[in-house]
Amino acid sequence: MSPVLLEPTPSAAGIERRLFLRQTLGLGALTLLTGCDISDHNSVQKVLKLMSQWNDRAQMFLFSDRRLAPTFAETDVVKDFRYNAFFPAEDAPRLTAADYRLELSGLIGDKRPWSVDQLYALPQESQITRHVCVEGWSMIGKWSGPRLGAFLQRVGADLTAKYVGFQCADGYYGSIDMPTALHPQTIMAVKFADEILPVKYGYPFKVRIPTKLGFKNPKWVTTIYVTNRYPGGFWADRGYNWFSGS
Ligand SMILES: Nc1nc2c(c(=O)[nH]1)N[C@H]1C(S)=C(S)[C@@H](COP(=O)(O)O)O[C@H]1N2
Ligand SMILES: [Mo]
Repeated sequence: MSPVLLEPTPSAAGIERRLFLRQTLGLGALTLLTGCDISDHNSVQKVLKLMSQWNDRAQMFLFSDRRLAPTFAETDVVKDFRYNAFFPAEDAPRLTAADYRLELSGLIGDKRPWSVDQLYALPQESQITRHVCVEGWSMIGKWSGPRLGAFLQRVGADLTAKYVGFQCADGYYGSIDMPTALHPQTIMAVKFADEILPVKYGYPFKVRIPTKLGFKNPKWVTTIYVTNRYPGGFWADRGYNWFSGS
């Protein structure tokens, strides 16, 4: 997948970034050519992993600014939105407001768990953005909910930490860099198309991150934690690029 999801506007800085990226990739390719015996599967895997981590670092350095994802009109919204997860929709976890509590851990001052109603009581943001899945489909949807950044600030998270991680009711897990967590378009989406988020789309909420690929948008989130130790993710640990966004 291309690391550059949203083409930067042509500018001296943009061209410089692209040149730097090309050098980055060139370096990786060089390592691959000179650093190991390609017939040795393990060392190839190691180099590819190193390259991918290097690309994560390069992408974090290059793209973790406050660039906004494109937004669309109400008329562009697809109501019958596509479902995706690593299992069929019938098997989606059925969390209930009565039992649900969002757990907080790691570098967070106030770790008291949150109920669904408490999340609904926070100031809500709406966005009409495009969800892009690596499997080769994309759809425009409308999501609403509190900003993750405002939430993290409110619970006294260490906003200078490197990562925000998520655990989900289906065993899925993921993590993002702090700048992405604090990005104004990163929200805890409790609604889809102005309705309470349906079960299959992640009830009670999905972390909606329009600057990232679909798999970086965890559904049925049960724990949010803040850490300086790289947490990986369900797909990142299976070889997909961790940063996967802009
Ligand atoms: N908990 C959890 N979150 C997940 C997934 C998953 O399998 N489990 N799949 C991801 C992928 S690959 C995509 S494309 C989107 C799909 O979200 P949607 O069903 O709302 O379209 O959810 C993401 N978040
Ligand atoms: Mo996806």
